[in-house]
Amino acid sequence: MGGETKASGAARAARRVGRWGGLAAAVWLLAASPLLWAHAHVGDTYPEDGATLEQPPERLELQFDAPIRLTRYEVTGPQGAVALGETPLGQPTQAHIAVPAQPLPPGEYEVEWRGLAEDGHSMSGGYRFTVRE
Ligand SMILES: [Cu+2]
Repeated sequence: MGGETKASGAARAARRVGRWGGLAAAVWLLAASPLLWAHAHVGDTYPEDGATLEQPPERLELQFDAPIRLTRYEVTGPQGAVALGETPLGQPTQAHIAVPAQPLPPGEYEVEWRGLAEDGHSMSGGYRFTVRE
């Protein structure tokens, strides 16, 4: 009898928690799992991939969802490799990387990067943008 009451109580609670409870559990798992937390994904870039800018960007940015250590960072423009005064290579892990860019002449640019997440996974990516004449 007592067992039945307990079971139906649990079933009621499960129904009440329902779908939102499942979602909350999934979010909690994502937030709490050290493996998933340490693995980094690139979120946003500035400029956005494929963007066309009227003015040259003052800086180039990468935003990850977890800290990474950059091991390669190259910008190629209409005149070849772009010399960067200050690169984030060798700096401690960070989730937001901003590289000052001297005035970039009009043309197409490609940013290529490589890095290591805190879980040791290597990552790489790139994006392109255009500075309009
Ligand atoms: Cu990983």
